[in-house]
Amino acid sequence: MAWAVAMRFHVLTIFPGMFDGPLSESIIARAIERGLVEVNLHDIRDFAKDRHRSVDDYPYGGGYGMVMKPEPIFDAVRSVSTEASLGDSVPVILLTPQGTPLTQPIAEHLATYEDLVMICGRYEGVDERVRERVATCELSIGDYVLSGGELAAMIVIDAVTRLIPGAVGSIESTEDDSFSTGLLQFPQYTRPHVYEDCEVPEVLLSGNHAEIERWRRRESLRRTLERRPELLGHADLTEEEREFVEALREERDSTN
Ligand code: 9WO
Repeated sequence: MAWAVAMRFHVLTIFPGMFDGPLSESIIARAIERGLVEVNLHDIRDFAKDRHRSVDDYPYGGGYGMVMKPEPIFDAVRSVSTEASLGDSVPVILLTPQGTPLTQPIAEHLATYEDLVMICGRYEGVDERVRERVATCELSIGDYVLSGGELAAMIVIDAVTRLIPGAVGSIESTEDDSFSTGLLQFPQYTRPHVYEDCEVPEVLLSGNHAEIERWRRRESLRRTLERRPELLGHADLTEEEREFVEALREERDSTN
């Protein structure tokens, strides 16, 4: 049986050099070193047809800016598919502000694939036929415009890589993160016990792990209610926790 990496990212971009920094540091670098993930960068310009290696052209209908041509992107995806002998079930993700917003459950779903193809657009857009015929889904990392899809692709690589078993120190450390519980993270403290008059909550020094767990869970709920109340609708809460949130709401509503 041939040994294979857990996951391979295939990234199509005209700026492969942008990925050097993020791929050479910290968790992603270590996952690559350990053979858990592979990031294969493909320069879309290598698939251009003309001697100027053009990957963009004027928009039909006129208007400002340039649009990425379809042929180099179609050919780049085809070359990745044959080179990596990928089946039809491999996601081909286009990173755009028009895509489905990336969430932790989506990152978890993406982590179940062995191969992911990502297309990074540039200029004012990508020819619509890439969306229709090549991309199987479109992902957005947030409601803002970037200069291109590369930084968004790096964020997908980061969010997915840390879910691969062995990439982060231990499974437990990803389970406590913001969003893995559907809630915002509880406050964290380290030494010293007192810093500039500001003390670490006593419960954390108590050694009572059940009390600490309860405190953390409640702080997560408090913070989520204050900052991102819409997340509470999806979170999986016990009856006691629902009552706690209700009490916080009433307290807030009566003091305002
Ligand atoms: C440019 C533009 C100009 C005027 C009005 C709307 C506009 N949209 C865009 C645009 O989407 N440009 C894109 C630049 C073309 C494709 C790659 N680019 C990109 C991807 N910018 N931002 C992203 C992105 C990707 C994922 N999540 C958030 C943003």
